[in-house]
Order: sequence, then C-alpha cells, then structure tokens
Amino acid sequence: VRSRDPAVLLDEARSGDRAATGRLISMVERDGDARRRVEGLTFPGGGKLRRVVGITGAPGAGKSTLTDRLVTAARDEGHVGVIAVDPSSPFTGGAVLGDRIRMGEHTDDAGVYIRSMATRGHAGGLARAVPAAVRVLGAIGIPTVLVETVGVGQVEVEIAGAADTTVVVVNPGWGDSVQATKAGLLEIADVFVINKADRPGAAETRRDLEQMLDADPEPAAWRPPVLLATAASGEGTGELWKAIVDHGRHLVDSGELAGRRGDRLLAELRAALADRLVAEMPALAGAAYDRIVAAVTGYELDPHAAAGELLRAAGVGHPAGPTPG
Ligand SMILES: Nc1nc2c(ncn2[C@@H]2O[C@H](COP(=O)(O)OP(=O)(O)O)[C@@H](O)[C@H]2O)c(=O)[nH]1
Ligand SMILES: [Mg+2]
Repeated sequence: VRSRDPAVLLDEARSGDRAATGRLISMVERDGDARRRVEGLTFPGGGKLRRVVGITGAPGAGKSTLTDRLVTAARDEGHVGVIAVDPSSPFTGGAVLGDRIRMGEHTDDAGVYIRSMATRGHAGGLARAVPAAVRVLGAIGIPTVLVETVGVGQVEVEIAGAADTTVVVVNPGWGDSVQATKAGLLEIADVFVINKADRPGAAETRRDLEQMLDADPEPAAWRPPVLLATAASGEGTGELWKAIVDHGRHLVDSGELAGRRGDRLLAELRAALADRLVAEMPALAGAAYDRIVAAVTGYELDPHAAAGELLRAAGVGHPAGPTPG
C-alpha cells in the first residue's frame, strides 16, 4: 500500500509519478490537515511557476479544444499541467476514471499532466483549491499550467482571475446578447480570442471588442489583443500562444507579475484568516458565543455588530463595549 505521507508523495510526484501528483491534488481539494500539510510542503516550490494561463469563456466556446492546442504550443517550453474546472469539458467526460482524462494526443505524453477539478459542495471551496493545486504542479517542477474555467459565475471569474494571464474565449456574434457578462470578462481579459472564426461574424465581433477597448476611460499599459482562431483546425492558435508569451513578458518587464501574484496571495491569506477565525471563535469567545449568536438569530443584534462583539469577547477586538442581553 502506497504511503499517504504528503512528503513521500511529493518526492514521488517530483520523480514523475503522476498518481502521486493526483493524490496531492486530491488532498488540497479536501479541507483538513492533509491539505494544510500539502500546502506547507508545496508553497515555496509553487512560487517557481513560470506561467499560469487561465482560459475562460461560455460553455461550448471551444475552451477545451483551444487548451488542447495550447498544450502543444507550450510543450516547447517544457512540461505542461492542465486543470479543467469546466464541468462541461470533454476532459471530464471520463470523470469516473479520475485523473486519467482523455485529451487528444497528450494522453500518452509523460510531460503533460491533466486533471479535472469539480465543484464539491460549494464553489467557494474550488476557488481556494485551484490555486493550491496549481502550486502543487509548480512544486513538482511543472513550469506552465493552463486552467480552463467557465466564465459565467462570480466564482468562475474569480478562478480565472487567479491566473497570470487570462484568455477570454468568445465566438462570432458574441456580445449581441450578453451585455452583463461582457463587463466582467472585459475586466479580466489579457487576451481575447474569437474562436470558431470559421463561422460568419468573426470580423464584426472583433470590431465590437476593439471598440469596447477603445472606449475604456482608463486604458492600462497592456491593451488586450483581439485574435481570431479556429481551434478545430488549429488556425490562429500559434498566434494565440505568442500573445500569451508576449503578455507574460510584459508582466515580468513591468513588475506586474510579482504584484499580481502578491495580491492573490494576500487574498488567500485573508480568506484563510477568515476561515480560521470563524472556526475558532466558539472557543475564543467562550460563553459569550452562544449568547451573541442567539441575539443575531433573534433579530436583536445585526451581524456586523455581532462580529465586533465576538472579537471583543475573544479578546482580539477593540476595548470592550456593551454586550447584548
Ligand atoms: N466550427 C468550430 N467548432 C469548434 C471550434 N472549436 C471548437 N469547436 C466545437 O465546439 C464544441 C465545443 O468545444 P469545447 O472545446 O468542448 O468547448 P468548451 O465547452 O468551451 O470547452 C465542440 O463540438 C468543438 O468541436 C472551431 O474553431 N470551429
Ligand atoms: Mg471545456
């Protein structure tokens, strides 16, 4: 029986044992001690990632087909990891097979690690597990990670935003009906790609997107290029990879890479702190805990004020104020 010790698994994963890699990622998917140990072991190594690319867009836009093409392009630089968070992804068609997800020609390539991650319970957990899983891949020596997500919900956009470079995939005709989604995706896009350019309307969609970028009142130093691609045939996908590499160079040269990664780590720190405070508050606040919770559920005290009371009761808030009841 294989050891479940994360340190042993990490050694095995580093020497190319994909099953061990899968075990480590399964550990970070589940909350608990094992996850914290894996995080502790993989954190420094996870910082060595050269490139984390998010590929996001509506279901059916062609994200998986594009990702498959990008893996081929990225292989020139070394090993590649793929994390597919898209539940509609064909990668996940073999979910019962666990990690052994079918992905075109790459299945037999030992330099490509493909993994699907599903929303287990609440989607918020996934937003935390994905960056941890990406760090596992970095820590075992994979320099390039592609993360496919459906860019619809807030959490998905959050996950997509956890990449260094975010590619937003749209199709010809996109934008006619999705005004609301547009704004959110515009905000996170470093590169736009209009996939299925073999269909009519690609040029119009490109013009539409360029106009929206022109209208940006505060244009950033990097203007997202708007590319056309036909993932099905591979046309335009080499240019897409080149745009990703260009953006990566911009991030390094401008110092923005360190800034973005730092911001993300701070967000993780805040989330972890909030989790721990919530979990440990009953013990910290002692007898006051139940009383304050009852005051909230009884409509006597608003949740914000109650949070302040709890911090005071725990001895970590501002000096004592009046407590309810
Ligand atoms: N016509 C056309 N179809 C494509 C293209 N790229 C992908 N598709 C098809 O679009 C469908 C959805 O693709 P998929 O990659 O699974 O999209 P995802 O849901 O965004 O991951 C599949 O049937 C693909 O074969 C393309 O460039 N042109
Ligand atoms: Mg997909």
